Amino acid sequence: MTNITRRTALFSALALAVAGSTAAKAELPKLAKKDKYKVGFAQTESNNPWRLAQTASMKAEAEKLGWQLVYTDAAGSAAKQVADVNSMIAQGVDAIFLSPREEKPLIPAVMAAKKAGIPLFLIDRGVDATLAKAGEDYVTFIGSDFLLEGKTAGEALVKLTGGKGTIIELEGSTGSSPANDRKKGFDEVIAKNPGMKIVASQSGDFARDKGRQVAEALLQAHPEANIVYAHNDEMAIGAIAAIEAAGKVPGKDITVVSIDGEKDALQMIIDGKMAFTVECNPKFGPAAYAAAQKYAAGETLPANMTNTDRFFDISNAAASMADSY
Ligand code: GYE
Repeated sequence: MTNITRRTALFSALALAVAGSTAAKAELPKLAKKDKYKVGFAQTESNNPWRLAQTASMKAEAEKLGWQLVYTDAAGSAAKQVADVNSMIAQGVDAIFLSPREEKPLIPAVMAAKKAGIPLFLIDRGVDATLAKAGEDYVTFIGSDFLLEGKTAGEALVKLTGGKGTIIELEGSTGSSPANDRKKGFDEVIAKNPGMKIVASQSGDFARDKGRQVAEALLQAHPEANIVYAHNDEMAIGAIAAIEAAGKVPGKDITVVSIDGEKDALQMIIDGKMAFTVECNPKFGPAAYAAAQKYAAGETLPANMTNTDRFFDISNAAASMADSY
């Protein structure tokens, strides 16, 4: 090797090393301080009151602040949601708020925003923590603690039944963070109670009619079941219809419990058909945009910005109707 070739080889090795380390450590995009922003909100679907309340909150708060909002609805398709985020990037938004339908398929959207230099905030649902990290790939996650919600539902159910019962579980959308964690938190509590058993657990995709259909089949297959735990109110309400269609009385023959706190569920509690629902608040607008403003001001946000949720049963369902959705 001549001196020159040796030097060239050294330079290219050095260049590679530098490129490699910048790629690994590429920084979280910053948000410039501005009075008004143009932001994107990528909604996952609009098939239930929870989603509609979330969208209304994001729109109302943007309007209040005088921000421009680019809104998309993925209609239940993770692939469309990735395309929606890419179109927001192409439209040059300042920041993106994403409610990822599923934990893994939305990783490319998170990474595309980072690559384009646009800070992205996860709201309501999370992504796979081994594939994307808060503070590195996206700014923060704002939402409920789904593990705690499942655990709270399990513990309240144990208290209500004295630790006895045969359970049908209706899971949320497969691969979504609330479905994964509401199952984990609940199942862990039930596993510690020898008098309780989960005889079936199947996805109803967080949807009322799918929940009704799945509950109908599972109630037929497990006539001994006397509890339905649904990962959201919509599926619980579907299950109540299935229980009634099977000639049984919800609230008497079969105890129904769930998560969310939508108006129809509070009414079911008042009517004695549902025992309780663990709150999961959909009104993200104020918290989401406040987080963006703090981030622009140079604050380091925590990895998780967790909502504090309530618990609804017969003691407070009627009083909680007014601010429900
Ligand atoms: O419980 C459900 C909605 O992601 C936390 O998704 C949210 C859940 C909520 O469709 O009703």
